[in-house]
Amino acid sequence: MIDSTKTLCPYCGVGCGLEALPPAQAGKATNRDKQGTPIWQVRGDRDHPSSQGMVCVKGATIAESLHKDRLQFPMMRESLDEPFRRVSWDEALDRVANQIQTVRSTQGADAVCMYGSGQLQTEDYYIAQKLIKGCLGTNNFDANSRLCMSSAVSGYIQSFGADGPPCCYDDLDETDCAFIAGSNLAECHPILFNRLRKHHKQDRTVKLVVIDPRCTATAEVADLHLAIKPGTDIDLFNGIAHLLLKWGKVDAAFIDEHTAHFSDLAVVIQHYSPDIVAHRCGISEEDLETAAKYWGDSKRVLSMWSMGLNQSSEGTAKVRALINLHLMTAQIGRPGAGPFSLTGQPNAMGGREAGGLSHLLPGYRLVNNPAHRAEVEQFWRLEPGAISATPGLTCWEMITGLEREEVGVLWVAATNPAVSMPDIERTKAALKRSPFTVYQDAYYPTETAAYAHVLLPAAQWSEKSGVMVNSERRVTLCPKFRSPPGQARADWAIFAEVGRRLGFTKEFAFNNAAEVYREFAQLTHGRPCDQSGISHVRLRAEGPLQWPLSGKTEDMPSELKAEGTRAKGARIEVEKLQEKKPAIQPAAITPQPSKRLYTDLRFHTPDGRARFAAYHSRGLAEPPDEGYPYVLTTGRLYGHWHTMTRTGRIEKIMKMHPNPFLEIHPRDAAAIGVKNDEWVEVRSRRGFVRLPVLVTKAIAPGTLFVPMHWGALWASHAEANALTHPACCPDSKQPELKACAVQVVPIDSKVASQKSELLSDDALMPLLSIRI
Ligand SMILES: Nc1nc2c(c(=O)[nH]1)N[C@H]1C(S)=C(S)[C@@H](COP(=O)(O)OP(=O)(O)OC[C@H]3O[C@@H](n4cnc5c(=O)[nH]c(N)nc54)[C@H](O)[C@@H]3O)O[C@H]1N2
Ligand SMILES: Nc1nc2c(c(=O)[nH]1)N[C@H]1C(S)=C(S)[C@@H](COP(=O)(O)OP(=O)(O)OC[C@H]3O[C@@H](n4cnc5c(=O)[nH]c(N)nc54)[C@H](O)[C@@H]3O)O[C@H]1N2
Ligand code: SF4
Ligand SMILES: [Mo]
Repeated sequence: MIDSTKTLCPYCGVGCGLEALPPAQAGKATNRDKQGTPIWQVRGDRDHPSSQGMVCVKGATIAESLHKDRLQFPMMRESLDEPFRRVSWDEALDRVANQIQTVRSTQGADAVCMYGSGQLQTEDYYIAQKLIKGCLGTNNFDANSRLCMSSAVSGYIQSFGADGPPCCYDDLDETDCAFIAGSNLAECHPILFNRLRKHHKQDRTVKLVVIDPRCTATAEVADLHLAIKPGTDIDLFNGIAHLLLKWGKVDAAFIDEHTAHFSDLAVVIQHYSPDIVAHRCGISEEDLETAAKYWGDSKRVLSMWSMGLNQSSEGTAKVRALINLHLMTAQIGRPGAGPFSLTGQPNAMGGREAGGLSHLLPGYRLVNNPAHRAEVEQFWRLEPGAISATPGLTCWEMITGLEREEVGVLWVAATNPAVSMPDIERTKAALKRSPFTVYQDAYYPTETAAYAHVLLPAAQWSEKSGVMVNSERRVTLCPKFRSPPGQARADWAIFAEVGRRLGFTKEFAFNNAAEVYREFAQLTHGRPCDQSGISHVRLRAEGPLQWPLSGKTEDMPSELKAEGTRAKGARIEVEKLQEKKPAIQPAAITPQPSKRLYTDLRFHTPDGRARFAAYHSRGLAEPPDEGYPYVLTTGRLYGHWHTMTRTGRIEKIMKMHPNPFLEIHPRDAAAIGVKNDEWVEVRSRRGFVRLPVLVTKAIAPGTLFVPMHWGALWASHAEANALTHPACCPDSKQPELKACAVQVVPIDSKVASQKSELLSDDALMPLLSIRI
């Protein structure tokens, strides 16, 4: 029998089930990589309900990255111009705890900031919230979801009264009409794309509409591709709403019984006649009408969106303008229908549930809601008022806080901001000024390590146990099946240990991740994201489970005692844990177990009605002008994952996408005077990149595209974020990473020295040198 482990792919939010097999199996040769290192084999888990055995190239090659260039030991230095020296965990953790203590007493708790990511597991997120928001009393925990899902979160909260995608993946097989807006499903959520595509091919009456300024691999298979000008989504959605109303394709009974504020929308959409909308969006009136007709004539409309809507200075308004269409036509709470935000990262969903943004608290609670704060304080057995009433800093506000010298400790975990934040030169300059930065990552080097005073080695997926939650609210246990390299530790265990060193011994008396999840799950009891019926034991026994799944706060099974890391000096008896019954009041809503939300058409607002939003379009924060005549957009490629910490170390993927490039329309290339593979310098008001051009009709004239993946370690002057700006949505505070104004000039290819393998960048490497 093969001793395999069932787990989840740790890349994208599709959350495909994986099965990992050890390098050596009875009767077979040991599986090794090209360098001869034994590596685990990974294949799709046929039993996983979300993916049914399918995986894409990223999931299939994950094992090849796990052992390469890992950060193995804690490292420290006094200042950024010194080399790192290896230190013990005790020394590193004491330094972190002392620095937090000093900054708290001199500058106050709000000078302490933590920046995490959707690649942390729920247990990591939960312990970080308890430490930062509960024990330290500052809400300065933000995650890279601010750059990713924040607009979807605020859109859902404002329209439905709570966060949480209402749909499930079965809807992809059951819809009559799929609207994919600002999402390159084929490259970024490939297994969902395959599923939808299969349905689309089998039933030719099913319509597929793609709204994207680029003709992506997703748009290529659409029945209708609306290549709108970047930033004109609200015009388009209001234009469709205008036509649906004009044609009487609205569900008046649904609007009347289950929604509020329709009349406000009706006033606004009067201004969006087809001629105006077609002109603003840069599409034909005919295509606009076809889109509205598909929507109006279909019984089951499913919309799916991701960064093309979220990463915008009007991200929340874009999301809500799309949700409006569902509310007008009662396309929600039924199979094959609903507004489905596709999550980017493997556990951005779990992060939202655990309260992992600076305005949130665990269990879909809000910092600015006094009742929510009181519930969490009671549950954590803190003094009333211990949780601050002020929302914390967003990740970009942490950068500007560094500029103003208001940040005393910056603790970054599982994200690489020196590549992924907007306006990267400004970000780097601020990071350079940080008095004390802790960087907790699995790999070394990474670009952000250059700005750290302390490096903490994190155990990653496969080396620690914890849960991740995918876009369809499905919770999967990712068990530990390999040992972490060197002295790397689980993120939650590192946060808990610092908590104990700060004197919060009983708050962090966890023996293992199962206990952490159990406490978190109890705190969701009675909340919209109720997972109090889920535990590690149950996930192990029954496989992945979807929330809401309410349960009584059961006693801890004895088998949990044995598992995982043991809290040093803080071991407490299981009996004592059981005594600490949570003092939590179930909220008014008792969620029903269901694979879809809102099937009863009651929303989480006080009156149970969903809210229409009446927004006019405002357009781009930095529109093109004479000096900077092109709109640059940024995004992803099929094989690479974000800042390439893993995929840059996988040969097959590097062969697939060896170099960064600039996509440009033939008309623009001719105007600039460049041919395919020739080099250009792209300049914005903030910085420049040097890239070879890929001349293609897949992009609209006037729009350019750069992949976001290449940071300073992987190519020189190719960072998309050298060009982007931090202007953000006023509600979600999500920056407009999808559009900025640029100019393009041809350059001699000799000027542009570029390598595809890890660079020994002259400026970066001294900062990264290590003394062991
Ligand atoms: N291969 C791969 N897959 C990934 C990731 C990865 O790094 N690599 N990352 C994961 C993560 S964290 C995320 S957030 C998702 C992102 O998934 P997606 O959002 O699908 O990916 P992006 O390429 O960032 O952007 C999607 C599309 O938005 C379009 N767009 C730009 N501006 C506009 C606009 O104004 N309106 C509209 N309608 N569209 C616009 C772009 O042309 C682009 O094709 O992918 C996840 N999956
Ligand atoms: N221009 C532009 N910029 C963008 C975007 C865009 O579309 N355009 N997209 C934005 C979006 S949506 C996102 S999500 C961000 C992504 O940006 P980042 O979060 O910066 O990207 P990653 O490369 O995924 O970084 C994750 C880091 O976590 C480490 N890691 C992996 N597992 C673990 C673990 O278990 N523990 C710890 N401690 N570390 C771990 C990895 O080694 C890696 O360094 O980029 C944003 N920036
Ligand atoms: S689609 Fe996403 S979750 Fe599935 S294998 Fe690919 S990267 Fe992993
Ligand atoms: Mo993301």
